Amino acid sequence: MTKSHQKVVLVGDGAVGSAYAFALMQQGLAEELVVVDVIKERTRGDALDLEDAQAFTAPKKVYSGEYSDAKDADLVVITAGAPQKPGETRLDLVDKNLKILSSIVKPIVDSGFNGIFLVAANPVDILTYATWKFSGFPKNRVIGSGTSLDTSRLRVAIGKKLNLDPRSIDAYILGEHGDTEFAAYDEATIGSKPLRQVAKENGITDADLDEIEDQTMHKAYEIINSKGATYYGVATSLMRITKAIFHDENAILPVGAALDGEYGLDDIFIGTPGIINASGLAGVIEVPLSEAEQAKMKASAETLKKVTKDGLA
Ligand code: 6V0
Repeated sequence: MTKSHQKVVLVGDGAVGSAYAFALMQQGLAEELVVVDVIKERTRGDALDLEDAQAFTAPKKVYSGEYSDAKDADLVVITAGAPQKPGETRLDLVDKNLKILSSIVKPIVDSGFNGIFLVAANPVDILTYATWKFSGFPKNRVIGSGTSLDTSRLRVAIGKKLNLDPRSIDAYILGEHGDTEFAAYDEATIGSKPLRQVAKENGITDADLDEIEDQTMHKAYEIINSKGATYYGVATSLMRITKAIFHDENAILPVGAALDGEYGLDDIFIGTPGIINASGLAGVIEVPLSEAEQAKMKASAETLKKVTKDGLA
């Protein structure tokens, strides 16, 4: 059963946050949207601007608010934090954004919030893990955007190459949302056919697939270098996860999920397919990785574990 009145508190009304808010309005998701940011003038203006979409979408209560508004919220989405500057990696943001995150999660939990956290601020796998630690919430109620955007980028790139709808491509980017992520090509399929076979039949070599993986991994840098930030893609990923929660879909989506022995890993949040419903993360789908991919997953996890060990000790 889905609730009749669903409430989102969005923390961080920058490029990603405001694009997410707009996506929620367009999709008619959530009856109440509270926008929180340290820059109050911006949230006030954005709420006024966003409410103008109602007459042509669906009625929604949209306002600039406070952490205390999370008390009866169903979902808190965290997009607050410094973004990458040209030349910076996501992991370079860890110290700055952990400080910001701890100043957000505590007052939200103190408000009595008892819903689901959805985290997108970078480095997202570390900040999702930290949200879980700072909140003391059960792991299923803390979800990261993980490799959601990256998976979308991969599907779009393969779709272009094969002239197919990206939604028909069952391929995932797994691991860290960052420089150690990888395309799990060995298990990827298109219409039940192995992706590598479909690629070969279409004259696409393994080297071409490696190039697509590389371009996918570096697309954020390309966008940041040209327009300063990336936001439409991630905002849509967040909207899709929100929809799966609010419609209790049991959808399998790429997310940043807590692992409990899957891939031989635990005490970590990392990009993997997960089952998303009204309870949050209802399960992790452990992709049966080839040996080479298992090694990549392990290396990616080690990179993240080193940061959580140093940064959250
Ligand atoms: P932005 O446009 O600078 O917006 C960040 C917002 O956070 C600003 O409005 C700040 O005022 C606000 N903020 C800062 N501190 C606080 C605080 N303590 N409380 C409330 N609000 C605060 O950045 P942008 O929107 O481009 O990026 C936001 C975050 O998303 C960054 O960490 C990005 O790296 C990350 N991204 C994550 C992606 C993903 O796939 N997970 C993709 C793109 C960006």
